[in-house]
Amino acid sequence: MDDLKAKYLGQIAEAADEAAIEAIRVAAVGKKGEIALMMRELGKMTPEERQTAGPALNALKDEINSALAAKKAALADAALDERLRSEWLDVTLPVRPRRQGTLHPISQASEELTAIFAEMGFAVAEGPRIETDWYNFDALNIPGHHPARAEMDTFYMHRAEGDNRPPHVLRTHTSPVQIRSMELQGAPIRVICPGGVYRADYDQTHTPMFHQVEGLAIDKGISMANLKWTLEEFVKAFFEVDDVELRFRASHFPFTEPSAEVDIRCSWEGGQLKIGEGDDWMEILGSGMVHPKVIAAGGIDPEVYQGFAFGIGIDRLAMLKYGIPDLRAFFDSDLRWLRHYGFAALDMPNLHGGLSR
Ligand code: 2NL
Repeated sequence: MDDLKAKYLGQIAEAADEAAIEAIRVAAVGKKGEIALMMRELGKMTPEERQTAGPALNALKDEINSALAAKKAALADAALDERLRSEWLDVTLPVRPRRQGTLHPISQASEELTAIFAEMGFAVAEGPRIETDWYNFDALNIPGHHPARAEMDTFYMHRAEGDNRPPHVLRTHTSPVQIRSMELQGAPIRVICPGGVYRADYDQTHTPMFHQVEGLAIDKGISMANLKWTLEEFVKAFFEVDDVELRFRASHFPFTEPSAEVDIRCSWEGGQLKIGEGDDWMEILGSGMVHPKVIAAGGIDPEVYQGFAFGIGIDRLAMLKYGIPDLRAFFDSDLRWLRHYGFAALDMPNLHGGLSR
């Protein structure tokens, strides 16, 4: 019986996992295990032999059972220790700095100017970038022979042979959105139409895709005085100056009559632009009274209603406001470029009290 005890306690000590423990339990103290077999032998013994062998077998059985239980607990402890070691996390480590995305300066300028015009009662309208030549040209009184319509300036969509739809172009301005707004809403109407436009032009100061905001106000008795006030309010709010002088220069656009290009008073001292003071003038937009033919093209009676309209390049507005000297910065996907030019919105405070980098 001492051999038996040594054998099983030795096996238990060696057992590496729960399966091994279970195998030992079945072999030693299971229903058909070695101790059960020996219990069956008790019947063949004399009463005296039985009196010592019986309790001894029971004691051995108890001892093996508690050794099994102790080993099982020890294995479970070891497994937990191992898990704690391998899954340990230092929750006191500082977070890794993360670079955050920010609004593109053109988007930011768009949002700012939209908010300014919204305060003056202008709704925002958007429309397709692929337009028919009617919405992009004819409705705007731009005749077929007009230079803006020449293939060199306008991107025409490819047309398969036998396609009888009207020619489609990438819109060259957002005016078609205003024609669509007039058709949908009628008069009176006040809308601005910001968005991307396309012209086949690429050099230091032109990119084939750029951004424009056009504005349109149509009502009874609208005059150039309304246009001038609206633009003055816009320029003051956008450039954050108390006062600004605008200069209207006679010009020509097919869709307005009369037409005016608008300059703002400014100074360039030591390469620093100041708006609203100085002896220089800087052109910022084109405008005029909407041509009666264009009002009619929008489905509104030009005998009853008149209106003003204007068009501004958003890319250049953003460059002027944020001091970005080169158009190419807008098309460089690495925002550190823009930060280099001090575009402040890129240095936004983050939740951890620092600046995004
Ligand atoms: C420019 C010129 C301008 C307009 C755009 C317009 C739109 C309609 C009717 C009449 Cl639906 N006019 N838009 C008017 C004058 C000038 O833009 O040089 N922009 C940078």
